[in-house]
Amino acid sequence: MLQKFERYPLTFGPTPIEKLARLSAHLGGSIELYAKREDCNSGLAFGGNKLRKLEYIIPDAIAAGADTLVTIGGVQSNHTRQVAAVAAKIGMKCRLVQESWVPFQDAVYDRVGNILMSRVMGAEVELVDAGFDIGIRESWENALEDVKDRGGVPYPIPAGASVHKFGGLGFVGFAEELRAQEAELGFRFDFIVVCTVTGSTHAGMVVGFAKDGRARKVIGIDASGTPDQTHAQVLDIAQRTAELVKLGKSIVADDIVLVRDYAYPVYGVPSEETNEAIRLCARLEGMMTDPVYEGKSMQGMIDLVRKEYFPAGSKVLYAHLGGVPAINAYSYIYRNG
Ligand code: 5PA
Repeated sequence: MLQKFERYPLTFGPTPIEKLARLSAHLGGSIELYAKREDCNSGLAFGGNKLRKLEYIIPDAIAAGADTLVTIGGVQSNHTRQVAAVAAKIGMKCRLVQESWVPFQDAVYDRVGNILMSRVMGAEVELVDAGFDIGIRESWENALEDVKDRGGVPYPIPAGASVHKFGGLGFVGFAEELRAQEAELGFRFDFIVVCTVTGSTHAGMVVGFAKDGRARKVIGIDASGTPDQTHAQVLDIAQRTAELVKLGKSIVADDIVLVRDYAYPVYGVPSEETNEAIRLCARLEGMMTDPVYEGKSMQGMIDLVRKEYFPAGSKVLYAHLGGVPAINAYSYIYRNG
């Protein structure tokens, strides 16, 4: 589906799939849980889901003659850290707008984890006092203008690299990669669990798995806390990506399965149940998840198993999208483990 698109390699190659045997057994053993480790996908500053997307965006930035990647996220954005790493790797400058998306103030919230690494990698970091919104932001547009005013050639990458014309392609590639891995494993996954916020990870998967009839087997766990907007954005990206790759099938609203029950209390703040899921997975599997994204999708997957949402015997694949560096910014919560 992706042959005609240029790809700039930023990842190690196909990501490993690992069985979560102890977590599966702990939850009763009737569902087999696996993880596909997108969190281990690259040597670029701890990797994560944005690198698959950026592999299809960077050729366009180079072709445009840009010298500065400009993007946006929250203070502990994983996306901005990955863009900073890519800019360093390809020899471009990086301008990051980091908004106050999360009403959470650990003493070192704006000094550790993702933002620390972005600064060390040489990105110009601008802190902006504005709340959470996955849409196009004035602060980002101002940053683009500012780079131009200083004589630079900015390349705009929207939040989460999502509403970019090529933003959905990377996770179409995830589906194609998984099909090849399934052929080797000798079985197919019945469900894929993914954390959804700005939408192109989920949207790309929906398009990729629509090819073999599994679009609705992609279970998005909303972590945005604004699920109507996120659902609409996933649908829009999926429809545009389907056209781009010439899927030959249309994507409709019901193809986007978005579970809304686990984003509480708000984006970026973990509930006690999210923290319990983070601890459970860490203690049974040694697999770390973060309080903003993957902890919420882990909580969702565990809860859905307990509620018997997945028929007995199902093989469920958890897409681990990265994000662990942000846990450092929540040190007070985990001070005793
Ligand atoms: C993010 C996003 P989408 O934004 O593609 O829906 O992916 C959600 C997601 N897991 C899931 C992790 C670890 C993520 O980092 N992060 C954003 C960021 O700024 O880091 C785009 C919000």
